[in-house]
Parts: sequence; structure tokens; C-alpha cells
Amino acid sequence: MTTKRPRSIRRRPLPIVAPGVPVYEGLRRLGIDTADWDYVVALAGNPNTGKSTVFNSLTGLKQHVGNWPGKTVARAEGGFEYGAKKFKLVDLPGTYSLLSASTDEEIARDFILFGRPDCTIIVVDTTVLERNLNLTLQILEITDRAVLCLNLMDEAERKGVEVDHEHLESDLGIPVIPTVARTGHGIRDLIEAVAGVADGSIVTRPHRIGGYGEAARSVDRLAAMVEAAYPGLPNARWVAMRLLEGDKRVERAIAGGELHELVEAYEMQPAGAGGTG
Ligand SMILES: Nc1nc2c(ncn2[C@@H]2O[C@H](COP(=O)(O)OP(=O)(O)OP(=O)(O)O)[C@@H](O)[C@H]2O)c(=O)[nH]1
Ligand SMILES: [Mg+2]
Repeated sequence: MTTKRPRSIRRRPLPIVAPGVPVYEGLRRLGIDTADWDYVVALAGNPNTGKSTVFNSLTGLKQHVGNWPGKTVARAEGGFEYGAKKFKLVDLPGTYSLLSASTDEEIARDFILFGRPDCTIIVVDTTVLERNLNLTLQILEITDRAVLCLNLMDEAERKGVEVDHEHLESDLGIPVIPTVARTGHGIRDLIEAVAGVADGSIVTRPHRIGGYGEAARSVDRLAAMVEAAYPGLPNARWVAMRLLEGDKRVERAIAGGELHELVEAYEMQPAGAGGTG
């Protein structure tokens, strides 16, 4: 006797684009096609946290992925479509901080600072979460629009590291999504969170350290001066904090007018405003 499953509960076969590449409903991978994008999304994080793995699973491209840090040395761009919107995704080199001066790190830093992405995905290695939160908090100083991707959850579980991601989400004020990028676990939730932050349907309230009393007032005063000297500068407060810390590179950029060049170089127009990316 053959038992035929009723139609309603028959499993739909999983559509496969390429062996091992999972399909997420609503996601269309656009490869190198980044024309007419609606939103720009940056992938940032410490080296070796899985940024390029996430990039590949969203765009269908094959950015080099390997087991040593520093593989991505220039920014790579790819596209995907979700919810009838087109996203340009930028894979950045790994960086430990936004303050250091190596070329790779500058590429990442300048893009987050001046490219003004509609959403920045901060990819962290959950097994060493604390170390990764340093960069996370620095990024949240300069952008409201971010999603934390708690990657390498499989390794974390193996090592007995547990993370209360909901608690972390309310502490940080941005969506926190656990993932295993290598297998695709959690990527669907990540896409939804990114799309929500980019289109404004998810409102983030990033945790800012900010400072108190006289220190905070000094930052405000200096930021106002920076803004007056560089009208339209996206991150005057961040620049002011660096100046107060005596950051030589930022001092040079201000004195030499390089700050303007950086802003112009990264200025991007959304689709419909004449930009093609
Ligand atoms: N176990 C496990 N391995 C992962 C996961 N995500 C990525 N990897 C592996 O981690 C290594 C680094 O991944 P990449 O995507 O190259 O990391 P990256 O952040 O782009 O690295 P850089 O460009 O050097 O900063 C690769 O061997 C990936 O296969 C995950 O969730 N779990
Ligand atoms: Mg990479």
C-alpha cells in the first residue's frame, strides 16, 4: 500500500541556486549588479568574524573567505533585492577600532564615517563578544542605523558561551541577531532586521557613552565649531571627540582640508536622485 501525503502538508522542495546555497523567501541575489539601489548597507566588524561569508550569502558573490584575518583588503560591493527594494552591500576590511591608522582600517572607518550607509551590519565573533563590543560601541557613536550580527553562534555554543541576545538588544538599542553565517542560520532574520532599519520601520536607539558634565559640554561646543567650519559634515560630534583626544590624523585632516575630500569622496546619492552607485 502506498501512503500518499495530503497535498497541504507535502513539503515544498527547497529551490537550490547552487549546491549548499540556501534560499530565503523574498531574497534575490543580484551579484555584482548594484545599479539603482535604494539603500546602502555596510558590513563592518573585527577581522575574521564572517563578514565576507555574510556578504556572499546575501549577494551570491564569492568574496574570498579563509581562516586568517585580513583577507578583505579593499571594499567589495554587491547587490541583493528584498521586499521590492534594492540594496547595495559593501564588504569592508576587518578593523579592531575606528581610531587606528592602517590602510585597511582606514578604508572601513572612512566608509562608515562618511559613506553614511542606511544600515551598518556589525558582525561579531560571539566567542569573544566582549572584545568585539569595543568596535561596536565606537560604530554606534557615529551611526544610528546598525544591526548587530552575533555570528559564530555554533562555535560559541561549542565553547559553552551563552548570550542573552534580547537583553543585549535592549542594552545596545539596536537589533541583535544570532547567526551561523557558514550554514545560513539566522540570515533570514538578519535580512529582515537590515531592511527594517534601512527603511526606518525599525527605530533604533543606540547606546551612547556620551560623557557627562563639562566633558560633554566641551564636545558639544567643539562639535558646533567643527560643523560651522564644515557645513554638512555628517559626524561633527565624532570629529570633535577625536580632536579632544588629540587624534593626529583627524587634526591633519581638518587642517589640510582633507575632511572635505573624504566627505565628497564617500557622498552617495540614493536611487531616483540621479545616483547609480
Ligand atoms: N564555525 C563558523 N565559521 C564561520 C562562521 N561564519 C564564518 N565562518 C568562517 O570564519 C572564517 C572567516 O570568515 P570570513 O567571512 O572570511 O571573515 P571576514 O570577517 O570577512 O574576515 P576579514 O575579511 O579578514 O576581516 C572562514 O573560515 C568562514 O568559513 C560561522 O558562523 N561559524
Ligand atoms: Mg572579509
